Amino acid sequence: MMRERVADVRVTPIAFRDPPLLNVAGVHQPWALRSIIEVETDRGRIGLGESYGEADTLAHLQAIAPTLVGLEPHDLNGLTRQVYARVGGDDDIGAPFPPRGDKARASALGAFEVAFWDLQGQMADRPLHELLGGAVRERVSYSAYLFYKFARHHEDPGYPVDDWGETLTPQQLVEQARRMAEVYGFGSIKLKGGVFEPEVEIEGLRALRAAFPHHPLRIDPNGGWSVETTRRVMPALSEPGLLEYLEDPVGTLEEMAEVARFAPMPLATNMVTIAFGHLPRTVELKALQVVLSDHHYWGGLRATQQLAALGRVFGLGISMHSNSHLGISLAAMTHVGLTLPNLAYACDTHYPWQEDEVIEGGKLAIRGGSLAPPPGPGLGVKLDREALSRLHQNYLDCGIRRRDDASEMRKHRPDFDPTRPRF
Ligand code: GKR
Ligand code: MG
Repeated sequence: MMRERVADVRVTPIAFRDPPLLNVAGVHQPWALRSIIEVETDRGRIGLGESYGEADTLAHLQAIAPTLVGLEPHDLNGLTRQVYARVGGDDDIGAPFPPRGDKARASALGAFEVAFWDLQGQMADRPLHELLGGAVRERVSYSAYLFYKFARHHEDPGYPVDDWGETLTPQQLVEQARRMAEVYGFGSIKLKGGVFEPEVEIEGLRALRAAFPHHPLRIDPNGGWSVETTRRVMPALSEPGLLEYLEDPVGTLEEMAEVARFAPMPLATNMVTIAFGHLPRTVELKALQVVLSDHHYWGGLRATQQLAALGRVFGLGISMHSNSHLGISLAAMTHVGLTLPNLAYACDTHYPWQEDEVIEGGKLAIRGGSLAPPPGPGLGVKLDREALSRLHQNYLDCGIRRRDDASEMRKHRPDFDPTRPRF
C-alpha cells in the first residue's frame, strides 16, 4: 500500500490583539504576530503548528514549506535535513554561542515538527502525548503570568480599553493576581519585572506574598539588572519564603554564574541557555538551576524531551517559557508537558492575555491552574478557518512585521532607553 505523504504545506501569518504589557524592552504593541502552519497529506489530513510570525521567521518557514512535499509525517530526520538545508547556521544545532543561526533553525524545525507529530497522532488515532512516550501526569500546571501594564495602547482608537485596566502599583498587582487566580485557579505566580527599579518590584512581590501566602512566586526582569544591582537587592529577595526562583536577573551566562555564587534561591533562564550547545558551559559554571524549555526555539517536542533528559542528568530543573501565543501552541506545550517526568514547576503561559483564538471551539479552558490536552487524536485541535482568515486579515492590515516593544514605549515615554542593564 502507498504510504501517506505530505502533499501541501501552508504558512499563514496572523495578528491578534495584545494588551499594553510592560517589560524591560518597552511595552507590547497592539498586535502580536504568529504564523500558523498547516501540513496536509495526500489523504487530506492536516497537521497543525504555530510559531513566531516575525518577518525573518516567516521567510524561513515559507522557504522551507515547499521542500517538505513528499516527506512522510514520521520522517522527522528528513524534516530536519530539509530545514537545515534552507536555514543557515552551524552544522551543530547547539554549537556554543552562535544562537542566531541555530535559533532560527531550531525555531523552523519546531514549527513544522509539531505539525508532523499532529499528523502522526491522527494516523495512529492516538493523542500526541501517547506517541511521545505516554503521560506521567494527567494535567500540566501553568502559572499566573502577571505584568505591569498600561490601561490602554497609545494610539489605537479602534481598541477598547481592555478590562484588566492599569497595573502599576502593588495593590493593582494583587488585584490582577486575584483575577487570574479566580478565573483560572492558578496556584503559582510569575511577575514580569525589569520595568521599575528593583526595590519597587520587590514591594510588589511582598504585596503578592501577603495576599497569596502559599503560592510559589517568581520574578523575571529579563536581564534588566546588573550583577551589582542584583547583589544590592539580594537580601530583600532572600526574605524567607518570598521567591521560588529568580529568573534571568542579569543578561549573560557569566553574569548568571556570578549571581549564582551569592543567590540563595534557584536561578532560572530562558535567555542565556537557549540551545543544547549552551549546556556544557552552563553546567561547568554552575550558572543556574532551572532551564525554561520552549519547543518553539529548542527544536520541537523531541528536543524538549531531550532537554528534560539532560536536565535530569545534570540536576537542572525544567519548566516552560512562553510568549504571546494561541491554542495550537498551548496544546503542544500541554502534550509534551504531560510526558516530562521532571517538569517540576508550573509552566509560563501568556494565554490569559489573548482574547482571540484560531482553533475551533475557541479558547482552551485552564481550570484549577492546569490544563489537560484537548481530547482527540494528535494535538486534539482543529483550525477555525473563518478565524484564520480574519486573523490573517489583521496581519495584512496592522502593518507590524517585527516586534518592537521599545518603539511602542517611546510613544508613551519619548526618552525611554531599553539599553540593558536598565537598573
Ligand atoms: O511577553 O513581554 C513579554 C515577555 O517578556 C516575553 O517576551 C519573554 O520572552 O515571557 C518571556 C520571558 O519569560 O522572558
Ligand atoms: Mg523569562
